[in-house]
Amino acid sequence: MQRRRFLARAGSAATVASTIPLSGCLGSLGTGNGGAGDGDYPYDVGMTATTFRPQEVTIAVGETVTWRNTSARTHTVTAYEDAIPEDAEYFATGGYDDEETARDEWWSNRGGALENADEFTHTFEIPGRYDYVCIPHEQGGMIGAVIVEE
Ligand SMILES: [Cu+2]
Repeated sequence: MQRRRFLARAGSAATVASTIPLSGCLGSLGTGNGGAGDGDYPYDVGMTATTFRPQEVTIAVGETVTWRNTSARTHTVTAYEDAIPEDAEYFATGGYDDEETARDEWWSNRGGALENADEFTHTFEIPGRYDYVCIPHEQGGMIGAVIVEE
């Protein structure tokens, strides 16, 4: 289990949906951290009370990652604006265009909240490393990364 920060930068499909039948589109998810991504789940990254599982996934350019809140707690998926490829599109639950807005919205009215069973997807078009965080559990180390390979 790695606890480093990753560059998370997602494409544009910052939508929270409850029915996204994506499955197995991610090339090499499931890095041994346990949890989602090995093809047996209809999502790529699940969530425990305080962690993303797996914490890091690797995909190919153009692929989509589906996060699903598999816990009873409320989380967010919020890209670190300074930890995504330079030309990459920002992503965050709630569809916010930048990290500051995502944080403000969360702390003011829980904007971007992913409740149990909620899903969020993002398609990655630019190779590189994308680090992201769950805002309410940032201090607890709830961070993750998506590695996008050419
Ligand atoms: Cu969280």
